[in-house]
Amino acid sequence: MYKVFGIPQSRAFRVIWMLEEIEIEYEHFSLKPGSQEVKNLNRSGKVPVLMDGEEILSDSSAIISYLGDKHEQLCFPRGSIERARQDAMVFRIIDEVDMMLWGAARHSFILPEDMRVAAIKPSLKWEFQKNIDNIMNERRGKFLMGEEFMLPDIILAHCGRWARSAKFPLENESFNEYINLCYDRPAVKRLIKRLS
Ligand SMILES: N[C@@H](CCC(=O)N[C@@H](CS)C(=O)NCC(=O)O)C(=O)O
Repeated sequence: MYKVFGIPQSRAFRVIWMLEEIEIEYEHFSLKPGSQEVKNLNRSGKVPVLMDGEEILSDSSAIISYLGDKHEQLCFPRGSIERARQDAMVFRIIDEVDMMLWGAARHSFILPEDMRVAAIKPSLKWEFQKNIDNIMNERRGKFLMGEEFMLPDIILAHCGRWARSAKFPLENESFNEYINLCYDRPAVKRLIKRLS
């Protein structure tokens, strides 16, 4: 059985969301980033970590792509044009959305206090808003890749919820509707019930 490591308030949420979507059994271990138990699995101390048998995988996007390919769900076939577009969307969300949130988090409570620069946050929020507007304008249907919910939607919708809790600007109404649409899925409801 798959084992997922990482508190649900972290990017581990993306991995358990993916597993709920594809309806595969898993065990979840709510471990804090930087804990010794996590470091024993992943020297950097970062979560999420996935164990598939004896194999240890890291990075939320890499893990959910692995699961999607292995179980042939929520991913376009490797080597197809659609897959190249899917991958481009994943990398774009990481560059243009996740990085803004992560940068603000680092300068709020992750970096050592004397390394934090609060002045960086308004520009991260401004860029986030601009990038979200562009991504929403370019989406290919009600979800990012078209009318079907696909892997990049897990990452962007998760960033959306993260942005809400980090008090990032969420003035784009279609983005708010999109986040709600993604979180209204049965897989998320199952997941939230399981975590409560
Ligand atoms: N790109 C990685 C980022 C992993 C990451 O930075 N995770 C955070 C929690 S969401 C963490 O473990 N931070 C602890 C640290 O940076 O030391 C992913 O998507 O999994």
